[in-house]
Amino acid sequence: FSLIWGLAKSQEFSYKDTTTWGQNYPTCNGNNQSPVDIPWGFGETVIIQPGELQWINYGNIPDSMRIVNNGHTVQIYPTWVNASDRPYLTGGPLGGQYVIEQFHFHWGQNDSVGSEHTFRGRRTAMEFHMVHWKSEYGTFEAAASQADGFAVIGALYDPIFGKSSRGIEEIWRELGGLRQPNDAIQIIPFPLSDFEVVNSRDTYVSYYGSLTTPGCNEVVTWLVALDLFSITSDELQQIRSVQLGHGDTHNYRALQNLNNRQFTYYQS
Ligand code: 1SD
Ligand code: ZN
Repeated sequence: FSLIWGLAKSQEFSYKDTTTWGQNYPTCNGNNQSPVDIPWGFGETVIIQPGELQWINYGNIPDSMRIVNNGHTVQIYPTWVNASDRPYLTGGPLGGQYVIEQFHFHWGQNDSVGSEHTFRGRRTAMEFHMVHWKSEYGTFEAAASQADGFAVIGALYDPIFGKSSRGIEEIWRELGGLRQPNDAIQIIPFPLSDFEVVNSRDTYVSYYGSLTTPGCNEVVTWLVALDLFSITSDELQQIRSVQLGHGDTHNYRALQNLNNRQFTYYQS
C-alpha cells in the first residue's frame, strides 16, 4: 500500500450515496464520524470551558494562494515561505499548535441544504472548513494518522441576512476559473482574517470526530462556530455552477451517530 496509491484512491468517491463509503473505506463506518447534529446553537446559553481558543498570525498575508477544484470542493491552499509566519490555532481544547493547511466549502442543490453539521436538526446553505494539523507531527500527512492530528474550524453560512463578506467575495470572483474538476489557479493572496469566523470572539462547540470525506480518518478536534455567517443567494447560485466529479450536485455528507461523544464549548 503506497502513499501515492492511497491518496489517488481516496479521491474516488461520490456524494450520491454517502452511506456506502464504508464499503471501500472501512473507517467511514467508525464510531467517531463527522458531521453530527449539534443540539444547541444560534445564541443559546451554554457552559463555556476555561481556556480561550486563540487565533495567531491570521492577519499575515500569504506569500502565495492556490485554488483547486478537486472534484469534491473548491479548496484553497495559502502558503508562507517562513514557517514562523504561518497562522495557527492554540488553546481551547487543543494541546499544542495547529497550523493551517487549506480551507474549502460544502454546499447543496438549493438554499435549504449544504452545511454538513446541523444545529438542532437545522441544515444551512453552506459550510466553510479551515483544516489545521498539529505542527509537532512535522507534516500534514504524518498528522493525518494521529488521533489528535487535526483541528478543523467549521462555520455555517445562510442567506437569511442577504449580505456578502470580504473573504467570500475574494474567492467567489475567481470561481469562473474553477468550473471543471482539476481546474487550478493562483490568486493574489489576502489574509485569512478576511473571513469573519477568524478572530470573531465567538463561541465554538467542540467534539471529537473525523474528516467528512474518505478515508474518514478519526483524527479531528472539531470547532464549529455557534454563530451563523452571511452569504447572498446569488453567491450560493454561483458556487453551484462549479462542477464536481461523478456529476455530483452537492458535497455534504449525511449526519453520523454521536455514540458516546460529548460537546464542550469554548470562547475565542
Ligand atoms: O472535505 C475535506 C477534504 O477536501 C480534504 O480537505 C480533507 C482533508 O484532507 O478534509 C475534508 S473535511 O473533513 O475537512 N471536510
Ligand atoms: Zn470539509
